[in-house]
Amino acid sequence: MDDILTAIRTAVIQGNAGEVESQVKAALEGGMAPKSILDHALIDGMREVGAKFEEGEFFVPEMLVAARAMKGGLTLLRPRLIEEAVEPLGRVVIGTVRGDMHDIGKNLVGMMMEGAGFEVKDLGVNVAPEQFVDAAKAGDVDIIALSALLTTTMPNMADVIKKLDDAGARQKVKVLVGGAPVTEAFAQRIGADGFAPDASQAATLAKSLVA
Ligand code: B1M
Repeated sequence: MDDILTAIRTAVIQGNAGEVESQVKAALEGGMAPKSILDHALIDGMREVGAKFEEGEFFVPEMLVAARAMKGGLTLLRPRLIEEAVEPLGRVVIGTVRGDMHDIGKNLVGMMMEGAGFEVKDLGVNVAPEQFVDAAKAGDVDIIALSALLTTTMPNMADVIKKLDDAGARQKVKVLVGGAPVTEAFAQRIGADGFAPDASQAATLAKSLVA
């Protein structure tokens, strides 16, 4: 049984979507617990991908193919995880802030968070602050994750936090910010709960924020 978990984990790291899919199917047919496949193969594989990215061994393309391979496996597991009521690590609502159409980094962050065990709702790009506020007010959200790639749209992150505050929803959620022009100092200045410079560290930080 461990062999199949190793095979899935390796296929995730290699970004081999076909292999992930066939091995996950085989594992399920063999009676393996979906939670075990999730924790010990998919999430563990993505953790290794994140480590390789942080060490400079992997770059964005390798991360993207690995994340897509992992997502394929997750799609097969999802109905079974729901059936067995396996709780996600937490719930994240992610989006690129108003005025900003860049989504490659945001998608990667979402995928890494999913890979870390979070349930991720992606609001897309050019997201109005009110949409984040509505998501926070609706409840069942632990983290609001904001991405910005333009210096001109960075202030819209502060706007989201202010509107969360105005709506009395700021205390309900943690706000995590990132994107190429965003810095730790900026994050602190606008009152965010955290900043991460890349997708892998965003997933690690998200885990510590809900711990
Ligand atoms: Co745009 N663009 N762009 N662009 N674009 C930049 C960002 C720019 C730096 C290029 C440049 O001038 N050198 C510049 C911004 C300058 C500035 O503000 N200082 C710029 C500009 C000016 C523009 C336009 C205004 C150009 C124009 O029309 N005159 C326009 C704006 C459109 C708009 O948004 N309203 C525009 C348009 C576009 C395209 C549509 C053509 C395309 C976007 C396609 C898409 O996303 N679907 C595009 C692209 C591709 C880029 C560059 C070349 C690449 C961005 C990217 O995807 N990087 C970019 C130049 C560059 O960065 N070298 C540029 C790869 C991605 C994996 O990295 O997004 O940084 P990144 O994400 C990283 C981290 O930042 C972090 O993790 C990710 C992965 O590790 N991260 C987070 C991201 N979000 C996070 C959230 C977190 C935590 C970490 O927590 C929640």
